[in-house]
Amino acid sequence: MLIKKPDDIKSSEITDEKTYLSRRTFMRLAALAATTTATGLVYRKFAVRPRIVRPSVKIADLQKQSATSAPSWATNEKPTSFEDITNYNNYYEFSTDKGGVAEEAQGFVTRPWTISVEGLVNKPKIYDFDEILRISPPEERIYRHRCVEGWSMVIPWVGIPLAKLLEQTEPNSQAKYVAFQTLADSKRMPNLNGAGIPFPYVEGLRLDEAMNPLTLLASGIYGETLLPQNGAPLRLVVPWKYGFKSIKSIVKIRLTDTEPRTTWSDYAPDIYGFYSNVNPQIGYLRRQSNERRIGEYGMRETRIFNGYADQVASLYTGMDLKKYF
Ligand SMILES: Nc1nc2c(c(=O)[nH]1)N[C@H]1C(S)=C(S)[C@@H](COP(=O)(O)O)O[C@H]1N2
Ligand SMILES: [Mo]
Repeated sequence: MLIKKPDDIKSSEITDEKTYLSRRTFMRLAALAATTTATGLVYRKFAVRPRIVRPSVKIADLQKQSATSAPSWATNEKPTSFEDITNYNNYYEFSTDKGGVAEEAQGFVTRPWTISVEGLVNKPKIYDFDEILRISPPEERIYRHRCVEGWSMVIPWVGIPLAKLLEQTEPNSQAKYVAFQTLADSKRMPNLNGAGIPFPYVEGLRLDEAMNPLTLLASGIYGETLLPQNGAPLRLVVPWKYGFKSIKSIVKIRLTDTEPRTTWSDYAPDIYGFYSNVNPQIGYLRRQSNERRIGEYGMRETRIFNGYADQVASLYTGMDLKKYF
C-alpha cells in the first residue's frame, strides 16, 4: 500500500504532506514505508521472477458478459493477462512485496472454508463456501481495478452479486453498514507480524453500497477458481473504490448500525477514508489523477468512481466528497 521509501520522498513532498497529515499519521507512514519496498523496484523484480501457472480449476456454467446485451457497466478494454493478475498482488498477510505474494501464498489451503453472516440480520448463518456459490449462478464481470498506489488492471472476475447473499440473510431495519473480515491465521499466513499493520484485515461498506448490483463476491478469475494470491476462496470486489476496499479471503460478514472500522483508515485516517471512492481530484500522499495500466506503457487518466459514475454516483448525492473521502 505504501508507496515510497522515506529516501524516495522528495523534501518538497514531505513539506506538503506535513501540512495536511497529522504528525501521528506521518510517523506511521514513514515507519511502514521503511518496511515496504518501493513500487518501481518490486516491478523490476516481478518482471524476471518465475510465474505461477494455473493450478486453478474451470468454473462450470459460467454466465459470460455478452457483447450483444451488454450491461451499462460492461467494458471492452483489454483484460490484463492472467500472469500479471496472479503475480502482481497486494496481500500483506503473505508479503508486502507484490512480486512475492504468489509464491508465499502458493500452499494456502482454502477448503474447508466457512463464512459467518451475522449481526443485524433475521437469518444469521455460517455458510460453507460451496453453499454461497449455489445462491446464484456464477457471472463473469470484467471490471477495472484501481489501486491507490497508482496502478490499474482490467480483471475478468467470476462471482455473484453480494446482494444475493445479503438478501438471503435478511438485514433488519437497523442494519446500515456491512463489515467484512479476512482470515488471520499465523500458521497459514507467514507475514502477520511483518506487515506493519494489525490483522485481521477489516473493511466495510454502507448497506446501499453493498447492495449495489456492481458489488461482487468473487470466487474466480478468467473462468477459473481464484488462486490464493487473489483472495481465495472468496473476496469482495468494489470496482469504483480503491483496491484496498476489495478485501480478500473473507471469513466474516457482519451487519451493523454504525460505520465499521477499516484497516487502512484506522492506520492513516487523514489519507484512507471509509469511502475511498476513486477520485482523480483528491490526492492524498500521491496525485491520483492518473494511473499506470499493468502490461501497458505510459499513463492514463484516472476517472471519477473509476469510470462507474453512471452506476454509483447517485449513492453519494448531496455528500461532500472532499469531506467523505
Ligand atoms: N486481506 C487483504 N485484502 C486485501 C489486501 C490485503 O493486503 N489483505 N490488499 C488490498 C489491495 S491494496 C489491493 S490493490 C487488492 C489487490 O488485489 P489483487 O492482488 O487480487 O489484484 O486487494 C486488497 N485486499
Ligand atoms: Mo491497493
